[in-house]
Amino acid sequence: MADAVHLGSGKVRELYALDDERLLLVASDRISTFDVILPTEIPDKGRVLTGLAAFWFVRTRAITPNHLLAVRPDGRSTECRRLEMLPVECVVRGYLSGSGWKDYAKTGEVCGHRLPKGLRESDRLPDPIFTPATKAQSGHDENITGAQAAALVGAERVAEAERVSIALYRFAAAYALERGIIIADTKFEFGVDRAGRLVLGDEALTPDSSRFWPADQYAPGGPQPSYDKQYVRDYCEKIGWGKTYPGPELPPDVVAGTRRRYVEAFEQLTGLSFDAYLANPSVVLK
Ligand code: Q0Z
Repeated sequence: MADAVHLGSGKVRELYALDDERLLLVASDRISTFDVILPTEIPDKGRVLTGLAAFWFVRTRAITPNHLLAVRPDGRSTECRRLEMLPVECVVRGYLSGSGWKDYAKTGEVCGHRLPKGLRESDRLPDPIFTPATKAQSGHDENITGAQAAALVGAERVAEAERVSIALYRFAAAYALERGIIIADTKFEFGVDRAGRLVLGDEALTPDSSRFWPADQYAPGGPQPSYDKQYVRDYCEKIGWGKTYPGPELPPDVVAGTRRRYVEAFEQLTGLSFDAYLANPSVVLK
């Protein structure tokens, strides 16, 4: 096999070309908070995210085809089909949080969706809403309207991506809630294959591409604790870090607590032991 050619770096992932049709996505153990990558890694975080995404890809195949070809024995690398990615991030929100809450508080709307009056921060929405976004110059995602999304990829393609995104979110949110995790919102990235079919790509339904909240602590009316990153955020607040580069080193107890939360999310959602995944990552594909 020819050597993989490095195509690009995300904040916490690397992307390589294996050949004309296949890519390799490698999830590192890096962690970001308040948009800054911290100097301390969380051991196995990349394996948790890779295993979880693969678990969901297998279980959502009846809803939509996806790019997954294989998970490598290292547990952090995914071989995937090379797609023509759409320049639109397909965000679905089931709860009012983040920029959705900010927009609602200002205007009563989120990305053109008129919402009921009187909703509080973190309230569940009557129905999940599709709130597309684009990567702005700043590197931050910028919410756009359905009309703007249609201008970017075509009205039919947006309608298809919206329908599939909502179906994926409903399926995964219901599944996760039964296992004690609220998926407040999530971001899907789709591509188009050579046959022109819409295909789910990237990493889906992980704590890095979604807001996971512990269901047993859910209390709308304010922000919710993060299932995975709360120890990191609490530590950053405690030491008074200004939330600009560079980020602080994390002490061992914060690293261990955070790793435990990632592993716990994996085990709660998959019903598999994380040790079994480490021994043989293909357990998530069955
Ligand atoms: C994903 C990204 C990463 C940097 C391109 N199946 C696919 N086909 C074509 N392109 C992509 C995929 Cl997943 C693709 N990204 C996001 C991932 C590092 C950027 F690991 N960019």
